[in-house]
Amino acid sequence: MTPPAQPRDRLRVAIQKSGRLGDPARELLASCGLTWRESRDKLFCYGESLPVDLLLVRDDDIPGLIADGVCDLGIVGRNVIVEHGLALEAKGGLPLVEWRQLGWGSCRLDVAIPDEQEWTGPEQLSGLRIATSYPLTLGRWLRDQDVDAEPVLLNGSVEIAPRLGQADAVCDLVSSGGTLRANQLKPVTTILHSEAVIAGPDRHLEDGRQEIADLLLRRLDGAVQLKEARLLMLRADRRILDSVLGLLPGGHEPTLMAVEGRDEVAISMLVHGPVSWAKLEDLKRVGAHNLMVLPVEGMLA
Ligand code: PRT
Ligand code: ZN
Repeated sequence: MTPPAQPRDRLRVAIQKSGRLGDPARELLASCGLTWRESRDKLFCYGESLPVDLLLVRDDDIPGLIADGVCDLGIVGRNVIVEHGLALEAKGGLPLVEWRQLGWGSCRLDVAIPDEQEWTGPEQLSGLRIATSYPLTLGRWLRDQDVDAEPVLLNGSVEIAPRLGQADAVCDLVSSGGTLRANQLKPVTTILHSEAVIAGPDRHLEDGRQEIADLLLRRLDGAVQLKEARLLMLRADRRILDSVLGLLPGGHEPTLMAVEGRDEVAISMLVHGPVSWAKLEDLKRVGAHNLMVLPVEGMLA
């Protein structure tokens, strides 16, 4: 008889060990107040400030680790999650879902053809070989377009495949477009817009791990808002209060406090995004004073 699985009461998050998403993922988690002790082989980080451990892996392994329950959540590109989801679906498994979109690591999965060719539309790809590391995502798109083309799986250097005669077109991730240009290819259509996401199973976690995940996600939402947040502070005589309030930038409701011994009000207000000099000058012009814009270091709604 197999012994019952040990309850796991620490959250395990998979992130990329190196590569484009590794550092920003760590920075994001650090901005949520997480601190770690790293294992000697640098593959595991034991969470000290919260029961949240990190597993440092290749990005392609992240969906499988979550699907197998080895990790609870992962920070990975949507492109990886979608491709893995299609593989799982084909086997009757449940695809992972995006618990959060992170707004960085953005790129597109584009079809590109040699520079010298005209682009007339997807039907032009009929009968062609298209080199890609995302054969299932490409295959789904081709089916949606009702185009019969052959995805050719390559796990690296996709962009040189046409020159080597391995393919007629490519389907690859693009951010600046420089790699395609350097290989005399031009993007002709986008089949997926990607960014870094927090991926997880489409269900609640067990053994108290959902509570830890909720706490982490709350902090994360706060951290994302914090990046943009500013506190605007000023003072105004009561007689000009209406004009000052009318000029305040959009954001949260301002807090008004009476100033002891004066016919004045101190106003503070959380603003999303920078407050321009022009806005401060407008407020000053109608009589506001002691204007200050401060960065926000922590926030809980
Ligand atoms: O070692 P490991 O397997 O973990 O890393 P990896 O080499 O597979 O992935 P990595 O670090 O290159 O990318 C991780 C994730 O970053 C991807 O899955 C995407 O979600 C995201 N991302 C964002 C990109 C790019 N932008 C990107 N430009 N991933 C790859 N590229 C490559 C692209 O494949 C092409 O070779 O960069 C080249 C194109 O870039 P431009 O700027 O010339 O258009
Ligand atoms: Zn990879």
